[in-house]
Order: sequence, then C-alpha cells, then structure tokens
Amino acid sequence: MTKFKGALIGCGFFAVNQMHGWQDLDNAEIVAICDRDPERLRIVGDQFGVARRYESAEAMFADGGFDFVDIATTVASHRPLVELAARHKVPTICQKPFALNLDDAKAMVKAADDAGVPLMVHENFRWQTPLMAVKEALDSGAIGKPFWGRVSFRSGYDIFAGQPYLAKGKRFIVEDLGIHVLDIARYLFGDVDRLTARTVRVRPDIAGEDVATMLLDHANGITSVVDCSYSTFLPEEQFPETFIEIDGSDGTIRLTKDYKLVIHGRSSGTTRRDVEPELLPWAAKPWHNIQESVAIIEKHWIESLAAGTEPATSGHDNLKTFALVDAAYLSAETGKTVDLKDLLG
Ligand code: NAD
Ligand code: 89V
Repeated sequence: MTKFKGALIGCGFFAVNQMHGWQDLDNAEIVAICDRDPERLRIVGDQFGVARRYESAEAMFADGGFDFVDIATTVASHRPLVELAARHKVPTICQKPFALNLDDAKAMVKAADDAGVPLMVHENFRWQTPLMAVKEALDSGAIGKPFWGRVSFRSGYDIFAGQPYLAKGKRFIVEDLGIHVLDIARYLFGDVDRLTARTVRVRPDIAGEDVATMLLDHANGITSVVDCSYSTFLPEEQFPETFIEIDGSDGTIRLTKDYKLVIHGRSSGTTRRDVEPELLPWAAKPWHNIQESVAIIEKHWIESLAAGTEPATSGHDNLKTFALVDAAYLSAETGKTVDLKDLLG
C-alpha cells in the first residue's frame, strides 16, 4: 500500500477537522504543517504530533518531502499558494472559496494544468452522506424525470463566533455558504445556463449580504431554487443541514429536518429513511455532518491520486460552481439574469 505524504498550510479553525480526517486514513500522513501564526502552528503541531513546522510556505516547499499539499488558509492567500505549489509541481487541494474572483480561479486552474499536477477544491458539501443518498435516489429513476428542485440552507446559527472574518467581507453568504449550496444544485441537477439572484443584508452589524435567493436554469431543462440565510430564526435551529426538494414526472424526493429522506413514487409508494451521517470519534454535533464529509473528500483525493484520475471537485469542475457565485453577485447588482456563457466562455 502506498502511503501518501502530505503538507498542510493554514492551521486555523477548520484545518483541525482536515487534520483529523488525514489521521483517520491508513494511506495518508501529514508530515509537515505551515502557518504564519506561530501559536496556531504550535497548537496543531502538538495536537497531531507533526514535527516539521514552518511559518513560511516557501521554506516548506523548498525543503519538500511530500506528495501533496492541503491549503486550508482563507481565500486571499489561495492564488499565491496554489501557484507556489504548481511551481514545485506538487498536487494540490485548495479550500473553498477557491479564489477571490473568477479570473484568479481560471489562472489557478491553468497554473496546475501547465505544471501537470492534479488540483482539487475542498468542496465537501456534496460528499455529505444525506446528499449522496439523495443523488442515489435521483439516479435510480425512482421519481422519473426530474423537472424542479430546491436546495435550501436557512439558519440563525452564529457562524461569526468560529469564523469572525466572515462578518467583515463585502461578500458574505453567497461566497461562503452559497458556494456549497450552488455546488449541490450542480451535483444534483447538472450544469447551469442562466442564473437570477436577489440578495439582502438583514443583520446591521456585518458588511456583506446574509440572505440570498437564486433561480437556476439548468442545461437539461430542470429549474431549481437555491436559497440560503443566516438570519432565519426557527423554533429549532437546523444548522448545518441542507434541505432538498425534488419533483419528478413520477414522484418526489424530500430531505428534511434531522436527516430524514422521503422518496415517493406514484406507483412504487413511499420509502422513509434515516440518512443521518456518522458521528466520527473526533466530531461533535451539529458539525458532524460537515466533519464526516471532510473525511470522505480526503479519502476521495487519495483514491484519485492513487488511480491517476480527476477528482470530482477538481479545479476545472469548481470553475463552474465558482462562476455561479460571480453570476449571483452580478445578477443581484444589476437585477438581470446572467448567462453563464458570458462568464465561462
Ligand atoms: P482561520 O482564519 O481560522 O484559519 C486560517 C489560518 O491560515 C490562520 O491560522 C492563518 O494564520 C493561516 N494563514 C493565512 N494565510 C497564510 C499564509 N499565506 N501562509 C501560512 N498561513 C496562513 O480560517 P478558517 O475558518 O479555518 O477557514 C479557512 C478556509 O476554510 C476558508 O477558506 C474557509 O472558507 C474554509 N472553510 C471551509 C469549510 C468547509 O466546510 N469546506 C468550513 C469552514 C471553513
Ligand atoms: O464553509 C464554511 O466556511 C462554513 C460553513 C460550512 C458553515 O459554511 O462557514
């Protein structure tokens, strides 16, 4: 069995989940870590027993000795770090949001292509167990031909407590969370031709929008509604669950609160399943859904590296999700529908 050696850059809030995921894999090991903040470097290095520690990514790449790099920093550093990895010809995983804008994202994909190295975006939501169960039901033909869908994430959870930087950006919910929800819509219903969006900032104490409603025309004729909110205060908080509604020619699929999946076929009847994700030993509710998806996407990366195949959420694939984010901001600003061909060519 080949054991792939990895390096991780950015030892912050979310990287701890990524480190746990790597530790769970028999065929992967993080041999070096990097953070410009020495305290974060110490905390994560001590917690996971990693001896090689760097405050500079350049110094870490110069020393080398790893087969891939996992970039877990915030978005501003993604392009320089992906390009640094490409210069060193190191296969790369980059956290979402992939880039600050679509032009940067395209340049990053080109850098990896020119270097001949695989590039995967850590777009983990589509790897959530409940969402994979929805996809399986859809692909089984249980509801016939789908014609309408809704992908919905509405919450009053205080996301700023763990990720305070999210309160400061001029772009907030579409860039940070909508990007996941839009990716789920692409995963379930296929690529998108046109997008129309409306955004609102409800909270007065943040810089960006915290509510977004988007209408997607998929290339195969499906219409979907993608909506997200961090200003939705329900009697029972449902963070971080994504709810799904799909109508097809012969039935319906619903993924509802507490990970309940209901598949109804006009002639086959109703099946109800509990698709709650596993609570991994290092995970904690309510984040266990996201935490499990981190472990699953990391396993997928190692399998893709070993097989020499393109990961499902490759840089190339993510350009099509990232373009939806730019399209949403453009549509919200202009009030017009955006044709994705104008962004992606
Ligand atoms: P964070 O600020 O807690 O951690 C980022 C760390 O990176 C910090 O310790 C910082 O010092 C370090 N860093 C930044 N630039 C660096 C550089 N050039 N070189 C070395 N170290 C550098 O942020 P976070 O909340 O952990 O988020 C990190 C990324 O993960 C963001 O892009 C965020 O959107 C993403 N995220 C993804 C998910 C998911 O489910 N996929 C969930 C949460 C966060
Ligand atoms: O992806 C993120 O940065 C997180 C969450 C998973 C909650 O969207 O904020």
